[in-house]
Amino acid sequence: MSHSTKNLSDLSLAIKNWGLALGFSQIGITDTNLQAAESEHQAWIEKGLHGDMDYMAKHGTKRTRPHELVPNTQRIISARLDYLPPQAADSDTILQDGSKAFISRYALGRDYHKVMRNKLQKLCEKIQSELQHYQVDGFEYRAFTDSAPVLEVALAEKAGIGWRGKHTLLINKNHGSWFFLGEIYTNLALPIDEPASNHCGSCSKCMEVCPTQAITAPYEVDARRCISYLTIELKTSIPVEFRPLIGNRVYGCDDCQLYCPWNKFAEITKETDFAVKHGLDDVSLIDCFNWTEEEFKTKMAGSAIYRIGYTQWLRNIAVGLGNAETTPEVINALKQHQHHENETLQEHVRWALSRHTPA
Ligand code: B12
Repeated sequence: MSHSTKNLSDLSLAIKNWGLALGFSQIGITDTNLQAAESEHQAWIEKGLHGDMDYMAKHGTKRTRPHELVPNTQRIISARLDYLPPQAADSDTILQDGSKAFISRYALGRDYHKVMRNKLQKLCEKIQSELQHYQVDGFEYRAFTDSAPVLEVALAEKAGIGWRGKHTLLINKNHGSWFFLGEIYTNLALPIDEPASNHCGSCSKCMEVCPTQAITAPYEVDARRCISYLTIELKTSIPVEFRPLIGNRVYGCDDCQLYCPWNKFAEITKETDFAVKHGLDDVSLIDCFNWTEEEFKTKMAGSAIYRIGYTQWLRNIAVGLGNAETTPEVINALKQHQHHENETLQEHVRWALSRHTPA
């Protein structure tokens, strides 16, 4: 059925307010036209920059044509949720202390997939329950956060949440880039927002500071070089050339955001679920390496880190220990896992030990 423009425009304002009341940092609305992004996305896949992330290549045009993923989709409600946790140890201090494990800021608390999905679902239910007051009916929706072939950054950019930085992440002029994105695909023809304009200018700090030079051109990340990919997505052996460059980053990497000038405007999240758990902002590599599988599973339950599994966690820490200062404690810790049944882990431990053995 057709709805009046006034009703839809009142409803869109209400949706934004309900979103904020649910704890979202911002809500924007856009249409489904991703034509401009489609060829760029395709080119990225064709160059093989997605590495082993087969899921990035396998959905054809579903990612760039929202109605192919969810028929009848007319609009996308894009949601921003800030995640910088309160009272976290200073990132620079941890990165410079080779005995510590650096974990990306986004993974210090509860898994964002759960938090986002929960809030998006609540927003959908709220919309559904209030529709009658706007003389609108027939609300169809699907909510996503990094869980389906959705071009989240391009959609959020169109919805006015921010502009795409040279590191390819979205930046908001007043709030920086430390946020997650999530979406609601809907059949309602809500009024759309204006995209934000780009303010990177001549700055290319993110490209300069990337430890592995993974930002191969402005707006292009070669995932195969990105520490986030190497420590989280890559299930096999980390190429030896990157291991020394990884330093003590054991889960993801924040450098392109840490040194982005716009992040001086970032605010601490109000989401209590993102508060640091188990002191993960300031843990020693050796302590993490000594966790048993049971400890890993208990401590990491509900965290995004749980999804990489115990052996990949150890693999990453082995690299960190290989880059640490040579001490008897580091060598002893490494030796504990040198005969681990997992061949990939064994090989990383051997590499790490070789870094502490004079030639
Ligand atoms: C695959 C993926 C990765 C891969 C590849 C990253 C990448 N840049 O593509 C890896 C594992 C490396 C990764 C790492 C990270 N990720 Co990630 N990732 C994704 C995922 C699932 C898909 C992204 C995608 O489509 N990539 C494909 C490429 C082609 O897309 P793109 O780089 O955006 O490409 C566009 C530009 O190149 C542009 N373009 C090309 N040429 C030009 C030229 C000009 C002039 C312009 C303006 C644009 C332009 O067109 C392309 C198409 O739109 C999204 C969630 C989702 N479903 O969207 C999260 C997502 C992008 N990741 C996110 C995060 C937080 C991270 C990390 C910060 C995590 C960490 N701390 O370790 C790092 C950051 C690394 C980085 N600089 O990208 C957030 C980003 C939030 C934000 N503020 O933007 C997202 C949105 C997840 C979420 N739901 O919140 N990620």
